[in-house]
Amino acid sequence: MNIGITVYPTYGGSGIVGSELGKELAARGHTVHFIASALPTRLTRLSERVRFHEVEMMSYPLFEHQPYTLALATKMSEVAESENLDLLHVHYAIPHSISAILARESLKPHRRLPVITTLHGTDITLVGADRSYLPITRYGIVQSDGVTSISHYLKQATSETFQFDQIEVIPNFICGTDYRRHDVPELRRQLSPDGLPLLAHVSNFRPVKRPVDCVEIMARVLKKTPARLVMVGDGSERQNAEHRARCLGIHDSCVFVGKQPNIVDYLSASDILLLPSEQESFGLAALEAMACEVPVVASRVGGVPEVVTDGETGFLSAVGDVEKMSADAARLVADETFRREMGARARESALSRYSTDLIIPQYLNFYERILAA
Ligand code: GMT
Repeated sequence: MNIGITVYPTYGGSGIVGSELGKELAARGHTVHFIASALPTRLTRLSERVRFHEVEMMSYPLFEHQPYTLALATKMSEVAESENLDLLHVHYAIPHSISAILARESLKPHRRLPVITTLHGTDITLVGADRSYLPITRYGIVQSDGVTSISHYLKQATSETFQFDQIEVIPNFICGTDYRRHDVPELRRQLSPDGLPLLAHVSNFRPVKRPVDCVEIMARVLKKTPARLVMVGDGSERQNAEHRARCLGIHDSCVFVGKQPNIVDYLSASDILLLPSEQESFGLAALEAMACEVPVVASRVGGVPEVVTDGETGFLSAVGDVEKMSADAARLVADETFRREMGARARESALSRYSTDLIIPQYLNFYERILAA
């Protein structure tokens, strides 16, 4: 197949999922054309089967903001013609599904271009649900030829907000070969020079991720048992989290390393992942940690309970319940055997349900059904 994929290139889990999907499809013999405003960060290597088409946006004094939606639609339409695309698969409904529908309509009647939209999270729960975007988001979803969501929770949320439930749940996936715990002695020494158990948080530090809660949890853990915390990523809440760590007098036990390309190394150096998010339609960070044998202490929110089994592969608590989260984390810190057993179960659970070999064929099967319709 010749598949067009659109993602947000530099920010967020939907871009990671769309990019990894493209690479997996290419590895299975398909040709994937990424159509995006910049080279997606996960696309480190382009090839005959993985191509990139940059959306160019003309600026003009009348435009206060550049019309990304229209420029993207134009590029989609051009690439569909020039590369003979079989379908367009867009990740994150806003505005990607609208651009794809415009492109599809512009090519009628001489070319068919089915549009598949994958819903990821705040495109439904936050941005899409806002009155300023709701009607047009609903239009984009309803007019798509096929819609998938990355969790059952998100399918349900879409049904409630948009009264639309023709949605195939195809969960996020993980490659067990790329995501595998390995020895990183140098990094481990850097992050925990005294060899103490290492807690980790990995996110884009948006308010919805509640990174300040990680610092609160750490302060409570330290009252019971020594440990260290590594905060990986960057975003608007990083300053607040660092400030809180200083206020609580635990800054020396926390290291903020900013954005890192080698997440598997950081997870391999870590013992527990903290994911205290306010909203999480899936929790890709949890899945990545689990594949690296890292148990997850998370909030019981959105799709997270589909990924993390409370008491088996991690612990779940109400959003903001830093007391309970710190008690769970402290228990894992204090008992290495318990932690390792839970980590091993986490990997087994991740790969038995979400490995690429299970999930990528589900996408291919869905494409084939849409093309045959
Ligand atoms: O919905 C968002 O906030 C953006 C999106 C993204 O691009 O990061 O995140 C969502 O998609 C991820 C990949 O499918 C999921 O793992 C995240 O749980 C989800 N984020 C939220 O629901 C907050």
